[in-house]
Amino acid sequence: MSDREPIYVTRPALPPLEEFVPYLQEIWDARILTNGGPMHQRLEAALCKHLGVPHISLFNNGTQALVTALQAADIHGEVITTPYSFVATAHSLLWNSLRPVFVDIDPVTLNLDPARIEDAITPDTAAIMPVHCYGHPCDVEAIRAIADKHGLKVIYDAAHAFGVRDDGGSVLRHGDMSVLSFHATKVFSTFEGGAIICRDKETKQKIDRLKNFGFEADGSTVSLHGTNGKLSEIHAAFGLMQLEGIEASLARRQAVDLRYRQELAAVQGISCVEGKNELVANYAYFPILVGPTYPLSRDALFRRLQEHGIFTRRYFHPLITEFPMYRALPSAEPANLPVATKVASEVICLPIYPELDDEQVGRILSVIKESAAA
Ligand code: T4K
Repeated sequence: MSDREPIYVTRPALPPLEEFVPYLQEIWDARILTNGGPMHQRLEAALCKHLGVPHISLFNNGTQALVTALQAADIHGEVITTPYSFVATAHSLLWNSLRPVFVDIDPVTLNLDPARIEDAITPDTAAIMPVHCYGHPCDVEAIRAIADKHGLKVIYDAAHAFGVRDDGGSVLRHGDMSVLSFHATKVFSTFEGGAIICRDKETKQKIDRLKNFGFEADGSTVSLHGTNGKLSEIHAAFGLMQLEGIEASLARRQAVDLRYRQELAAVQGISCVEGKNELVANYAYFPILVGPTYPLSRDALFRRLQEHGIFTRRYFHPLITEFPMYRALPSAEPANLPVATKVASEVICLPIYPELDDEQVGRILSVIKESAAA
């Protein structure tokens, strides 16, 4: 085991503590701690502007936002989704008593493969829940065409896609709704947090009621079976502070991404995953695939990196379909998901975060290159 400082797959970007004190002072002065207070309102406005979206509703985490988006869209029956994601994607369906139907992924983008969606549609299909995996946009036009043809709703799990843009603007504008995560491990974080982006004011009002127990604006009538999905003032304040440093964070992520790509290009058996639909990327993750021509297996490389104090993650292994609550579904059969099954056995996400310095990137690359030469 290395005696040098450990390197993790990600680290939150934290400005000096003193910079948070004025925000805390404002909260202390106002004595409003939650329930849509001033910080919450400021963060909603700031994020609409920053992301270029019309409506946003903040949540206490991305999972609760996914659950609420499905509820707000009034979806019942089956939902087509990807097995290659964090388990929260499918769990949000079960929380709404919806039946997940898993469809394989595209071998390049690692997102839901539109060419396979129509075969999975039945009379019970109500919606599609694609994931912009690693922040790489899905084939949104193909998904829109299928959804329109079959009268399906589309809820994007955009947990990784903060700030990502395609040639028409924010990728979050696609579908009926998009859901973000602001977890500590994300590009933009509020410690825990999340958000729903929607298209119109009426939907936002419904979402805002659903995240506040179903209360009407009058504060006493309960008209919906809602939950407590509210983001506190302290979390919202942290988000406002983080937003100030977001461009610098992204610039550093981009530099790390570029160096990995340049130096790994010549390493046989290692391929870097690339998005193909983004104009502006967010460099949220750096997934590589460890193929059969690399001397070590994926798991052996994962362990080798660990021995050098480098703690990567195998996002997304195991597939969601391998977990006990999903594995008996017919669509969870590995034979139905050959691409996802292969990718899950080869993927490693390398460390990428703003404070990762050049020496640390060099250490990571050395382990991969030296193992390749062994
Ligand atoms: N949909 C998708 C596609 C998602 O990826 C996620 C979440 C969701 C929905 C649900 O959103 P949330 O409800 O979480 O808002 C992490 C996160 O817990 C999870 O948010 C995330 N996806 C998933 C991809 O990754 P773990 O189990 O890998 O996290 P953990 O605690 O092992 O952290 C990874 C590394 O990050 C650690 O080795 C060290 C570092 N770290 C972590 C934390 C929490 C820090 O340096 N500081 C920290 O505070 O799941």
